[in-house]
Amino acid sequence: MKLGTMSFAAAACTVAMAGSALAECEITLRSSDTHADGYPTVAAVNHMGDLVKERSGGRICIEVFHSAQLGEEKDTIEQTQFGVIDLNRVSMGPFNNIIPETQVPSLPYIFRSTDHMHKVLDGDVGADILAAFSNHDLVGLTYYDAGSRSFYNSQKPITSMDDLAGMKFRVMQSDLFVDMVAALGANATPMPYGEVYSSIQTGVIDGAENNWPSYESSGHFEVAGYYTLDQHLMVPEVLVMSKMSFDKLSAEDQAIILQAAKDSTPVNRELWAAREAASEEKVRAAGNEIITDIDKAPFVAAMQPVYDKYVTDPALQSLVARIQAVE
Ligand code: BDP
Repeated sequence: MKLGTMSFAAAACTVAMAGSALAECEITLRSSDTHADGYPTVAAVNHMGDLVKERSGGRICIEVFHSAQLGEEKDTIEQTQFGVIDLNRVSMGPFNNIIPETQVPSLPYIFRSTDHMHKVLDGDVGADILAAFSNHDLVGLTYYDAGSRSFYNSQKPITSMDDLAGMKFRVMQSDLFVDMVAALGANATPMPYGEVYSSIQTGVIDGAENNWPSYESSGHFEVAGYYTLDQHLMVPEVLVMSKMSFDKLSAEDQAIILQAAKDSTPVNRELWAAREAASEEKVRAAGNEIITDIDKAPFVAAMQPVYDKYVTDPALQSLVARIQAVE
């Protein structure tokens, strides 16, 4: 693999149309996303691309490869570290095993509300977690919303923690989530997102856990009819850039990228809220059984061993304390 040749795929530099105010793309950054076109994360990176193009006078373009065209998240993360993929919009989850700081916002019930999460991510804790990516050949650019994740399954309505006993759920590829499911008395199978639908359909697993838009857009709601809103996780999405690709840019272009990424977050949040409502409506209209009346207290209490196991390093302990201190 020739590193760096695929990123910055020098776009065919045909002579700019006479009279055109904008130059042709000199630099094309390839961006990965597991979700389909139109999903709030994909739309946000497209919006960032528009801003970058405009602010660079047409020199820098972003091409979003949606629907996992460049691969599943764990693999695309490695390719981004190697500079084969320039930008990557991923859940924090698949970073947990390589970047310890990402475990903190991935802890169950760490955020009290969407508002609390936004305040944390928009403040210095959010900035410190993004900065941690730089030790891993990546540049953390910004956060996007991902709502809260709850369990869904094909077998039965789960109305209390006891109902989870012995059931098998897919989780993202992170040890933290394996331990989280075990602490609830169920079994976890880490696997790529793209394998979940058929694994539920064929009974390899009983279900998975995700937010409304993913439950809907992935079609998982078609094969897992019971959705229990225990809201155990609020794992933010993150947009990262390959450090290799970033370092090739001039300081001025780096500033354009950083600012455009930040500016895409409010757009994402607005689209997210609308999509959450639309996805819920679609799933309810399909006749799925939604369990909203659930006592979360036992779920929260059951998570203590997960905190005990993962929050041992003083640096992570301090991040947890700082998050809890945000009003
Ligand atoms: C979705 C995230 C996506 C993850 C997926 C998963 O947006 O990045 O790949 O969950 O569960 O909510 O793997």
